[in-house]
Amino acid sequence: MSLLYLNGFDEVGVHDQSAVITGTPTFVTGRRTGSSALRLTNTTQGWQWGIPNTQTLFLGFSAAFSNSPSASNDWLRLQVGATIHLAVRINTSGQLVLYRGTTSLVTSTLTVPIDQTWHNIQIKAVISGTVGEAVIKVDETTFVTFSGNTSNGGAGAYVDTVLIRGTNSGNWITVDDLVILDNAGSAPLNTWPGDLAIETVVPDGNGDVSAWVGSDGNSVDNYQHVDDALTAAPLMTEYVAAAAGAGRDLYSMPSLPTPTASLLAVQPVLYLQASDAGTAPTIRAVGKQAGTAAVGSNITPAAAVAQVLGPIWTTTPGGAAWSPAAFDGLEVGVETV
Ligand SMILES: [Ca+2]
Ligand SMILES: [Ca+2]
Ligand SMILES: [Ca+2]
Ligand SMILES: [Ca+2]
Repeated sequence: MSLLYLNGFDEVGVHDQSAVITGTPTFVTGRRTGSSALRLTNTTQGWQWGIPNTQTLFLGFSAAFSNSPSASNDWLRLQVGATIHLAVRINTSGQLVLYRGTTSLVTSTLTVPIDQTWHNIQIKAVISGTVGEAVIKVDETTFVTFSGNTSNGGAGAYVDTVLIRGTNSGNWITVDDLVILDNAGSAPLNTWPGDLAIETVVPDGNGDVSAWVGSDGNSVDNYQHVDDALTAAPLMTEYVAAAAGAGRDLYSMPSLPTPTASLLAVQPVLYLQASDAGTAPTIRAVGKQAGTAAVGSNITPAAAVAQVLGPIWTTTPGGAAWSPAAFDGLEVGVETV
C-alpha cells in the first residue's frame, strides 16, 4: 500500500463504515465551494480510522481552530489498539505539543493561528522504542521535530488506529482533505503528501453497460439514480438494483472541478444495501477507462444501508498515471457476480 486512506468529508450525514464515530460531529462548509468538512466541538466527539499496521506514517489534512483549544486534551492520536503512541495537543497560543502517551516530548516555538481559517498540517511518525521520529509541519513550515522513543509502553511498534477529536467544549476543530500514507510503494504517495484536495464528484451520464435496473423500473439512464449529492438520508429513494450474475452498471464521470491540478488517486464510494432477506449477491466496484477495467474486491452488502469505500486506484485501470483528462474518460460503476 501507499495511500492508506482518504476522506474529503463531503458526505454529510453518512459515513464510511470503517470509521468509528463518537459523539455527534457536525458537517460545515469545507475548504472549497460546495465541499463540506468535519467539525468536532468537544472531547466526546471523535472520528477514528483503523489502518493496516504501519510503522512509518504520513498524515496530511487541513484544519481550522476556533477560539480556545484546550492544552489539556489530545486532538490527534496515533494508536495501536487503545495504546496512544503519539498525541498532539494545541494550547490557546497555538503552540503544538507532541506527546508520547501522556508524556510531553516537544512544544513548538511557532504557533498555529487560532483564527478559524484553514491551515495545512502534515505529520510524519516513525514508531520505535529507539529510533522513532515525529515531525509536524504547518503550512509547509516545520513546527515540531523529535527523534527517539515514540513507542508508548512497549506496545506494537506501529500504528493501527488514527483518531481526531475535539479538545474543549464549544471550541471547535474543523478538518478537511485528510490522507494517510505509509512509506511503501512509489513516489509521490510514499512521503509527505503536501497540501492536497479531495474532491467528491457524482456520475453525469451512462457508461458502456447498463445491466442493472433503476428505481424507476427500467435500465434507461441509470446514472440518474446515482447522481445525487450526498447530503441527506434517506439514501435509497433512488437506486439501481441487481441480482447475482446481472453484470455491470457503469456511469460516466464529469470533469474535475480543478482541471489544472495533478490527480494522484481515485476511490469509488458506494452506498449498498441488501434489499431482501435472501443471500445478497457479491458486489464489486468497477472502473473502466480507455477500454480497460479495474475491479475491486468482493463486497457483501448489509441489510442496513452503508457507505462502503471501494479500492484506492493510484493508476488508471491500464496502469498509467492519472490525469484530469484520464479521469474525464473514466466510467465508474458496479457489478454483481
Ligand atoms: Ca471537503
Ligand atoms: Ca430509468
Ligand atoms: Ca437522481
Ligand atoms: Ca467524463
